[in-house]
Parts: sequence; structure tokens; C-alpha cells
Amino acid sequence: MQLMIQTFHKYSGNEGDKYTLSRAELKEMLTAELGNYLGNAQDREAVDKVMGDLDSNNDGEVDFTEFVILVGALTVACNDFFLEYNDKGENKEDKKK
Ligand SMILES: [Ca+2]
Ligand SMILES: [Ca+2]
Repeated sequence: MQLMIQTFHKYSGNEGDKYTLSRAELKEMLTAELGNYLGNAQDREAVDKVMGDLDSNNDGEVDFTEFVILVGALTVACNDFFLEYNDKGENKEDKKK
């Protein structure tokens, strides 16, 4: 949680409103933090898409509430990935957790 907040503020304070991510700030964050995951975050269309998905109130900025939705969505995506990965594995019976 703390890390999420720190990450958000690391980028949100770069320009304009300190508490929201502009498109440029969002792009910078995606590229720096999630470059491996998104791969083509530098692609303008990809940034626009993420921005459109996140900016639920359409004010052109991603606030912290909207950012949390992104993190949640990515967490779910990662979880699905790992579940799938494990299923294709050796069918270990000693699943941890
Ligand atoms: Ca900002
Ligand atoms: Ca917004």
C-alpha cells in the first residue's frame, strides 16, 4: 500500500496538479514502472487507451482513486497469469497458501 502511494506521488508531482497524473506523467510512470509488463507503453495509442480506461470521470487526469483501479486490475491480471502458469506446471499438490 505504502509503495503504491509513493509510486503515485513520485510521478503525480511532476507537473500541474500534484495529486493527479496527467497523460505525460502517466506515460512516464507506465514506462518506468511497468515497461516490462506493458511492453508497448511508449506507443501513444497504448497510453491513450490506458488513460481512457483509467480516467473514469473524464477530466483528463488520473487521480489516486483511478490509479488504485489500475493497480487492482494489474494485480488480477498477474494473478490470472500465475494461476495459468501453475496449472501448466507439474500439477504440484503442495500448493502454498
Ligand atoms: Ca500532476
Ligand atoms: Ca480522472
